Amino acid sequence: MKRIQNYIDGQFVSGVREFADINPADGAIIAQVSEADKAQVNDAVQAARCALRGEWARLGARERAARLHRVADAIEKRFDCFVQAEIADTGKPISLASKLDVPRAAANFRVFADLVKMSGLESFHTETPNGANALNYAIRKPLGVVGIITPWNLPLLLLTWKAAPALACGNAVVVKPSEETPATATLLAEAMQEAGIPRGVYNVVHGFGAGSAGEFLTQHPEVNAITFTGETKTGAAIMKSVAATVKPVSFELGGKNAAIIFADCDLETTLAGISEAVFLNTGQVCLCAERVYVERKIFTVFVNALKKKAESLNLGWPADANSDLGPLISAPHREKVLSYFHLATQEGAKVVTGGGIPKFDDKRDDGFYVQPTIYTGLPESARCMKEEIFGPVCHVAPFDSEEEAVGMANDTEYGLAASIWTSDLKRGHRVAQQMNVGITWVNCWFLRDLRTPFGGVGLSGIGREGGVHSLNFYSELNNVCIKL
Ligand code: NAD
Ligand code: 6OD
Repeated sequence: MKRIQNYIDGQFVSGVREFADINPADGAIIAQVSEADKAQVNDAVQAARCALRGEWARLGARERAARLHRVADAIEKRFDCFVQAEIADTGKPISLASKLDVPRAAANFRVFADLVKMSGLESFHTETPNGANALNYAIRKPLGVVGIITPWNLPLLLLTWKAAPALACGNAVVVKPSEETPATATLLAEAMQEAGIPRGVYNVVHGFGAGSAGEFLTQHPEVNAITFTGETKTGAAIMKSVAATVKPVSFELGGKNAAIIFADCDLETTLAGISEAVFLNTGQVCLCAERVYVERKIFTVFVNALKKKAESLNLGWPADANSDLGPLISAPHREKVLSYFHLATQEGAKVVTGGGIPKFDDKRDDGFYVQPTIYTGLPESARCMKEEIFGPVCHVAPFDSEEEAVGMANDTEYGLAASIWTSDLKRGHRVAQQMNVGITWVNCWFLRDLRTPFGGVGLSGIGREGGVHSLNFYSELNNVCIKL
């Protein structure tokens, strides 16, 4: 049986206990994972602290950037290993892992390596009333030890999205990947070693949340900041946990994202885009659209076309190049998604397609697949319209005016992402600017430029990462004022 270990101070180490890593496509155990106990989490934090006093601290931004490019090279060299590990852990199709997750991991290192070399900071020539002059300039310093806690939906992409800028800024990190998807975090340690990242700079502790490695990390007094991606209620628990030591947090949390489709949209492009926005990664992307609002004139045509798309998706084996969708991540998550399917019908939804478990007559029946699902007919007040489901499901509702569409889209406590589909770019700008979210796409979805701000409002998060926003979170600014 494959074993996945912690990585502490440059060494792969076993934990005191093990837990099973399950392949969601067929329910088989693929590895045993070492769970780090409190002492090992402390070892990882101490290793990180020690690394901050060593070679890593003496490297300039240029050399750190060079090493991060080497990490990207090492990821690309192991491309197939990363893809295989990611599809086994998540069940996502190989096409998705090869086009999105693994290339993005390498890109995360390259972009933040370049950015940290290029970015400047403000300086001011200050005049005082008595005629004295002063020069103010700010310098960046690392925060120290950054705790990184990540979810299971895009494990490597989201881990590197945080680890890359944290390392670029000169921090040392302790990563706690999701217990559902531990493999690529440990594999990344091999890339770190090959790239010459000094021991203790990148550490991995495996385990769970409360009462396990996740909580041990957030509570640790010598961890200087926590960056977290995951569920909103976990974010709330982490906030409580870090309160005693007043750690800065960056939170990328859940969403209940809306798509607004106007009758003047390019129907074919919009259908392709919405099909991705609803079903990509089996709907397990925080940015996925679970609420789709369609101008009444094209409502019936659109619903029928989306139904056809949903029914044409191939729920395949992850390793099959023709698979469009994989399973959900786990049996409990499938229970949760199915409970919403049940609730939707209780709340008065009409099932357009799906709503159940597909039948394969092979080992996939032991996995955690669900049918791509579309509903109509729910009132805006229904729980299924308010709560994040995180599966391959959307509700489609008609609207008659732009104002009504904006009102419905914004009627949520979340505020992560929105998409607007129209050929009228003036309207695209106008509507986009009214969205209470962190990210609005017009005529596209999940089109990323890593220099742009990324994050959510309301229950969707705290802060922004991306580009200089990441550099600002992962560093402390020291303003120096010199009297001239
Ligand atoms: P989760 O919150 O259950 O778990 C995320 C991580 O937090 C895991 O590593 C888990 O072990 C850890 N954790 C759980 N409880 C903890 C605690 N008390 N203390 C410290 N760590 C703890 O999330 P998930 O189910 O893995 O991921 C799905 C969720 O993530 C969805 O809500 C989705 O919207 C959200 N998400 C958001 C974004 C974004 O960018 N906004 C991106 C991806 C996923
Ligand atoms: O693309 C990104 O940088 C990012 N953080 C994506 C998050 C996706 C959520 O599941």
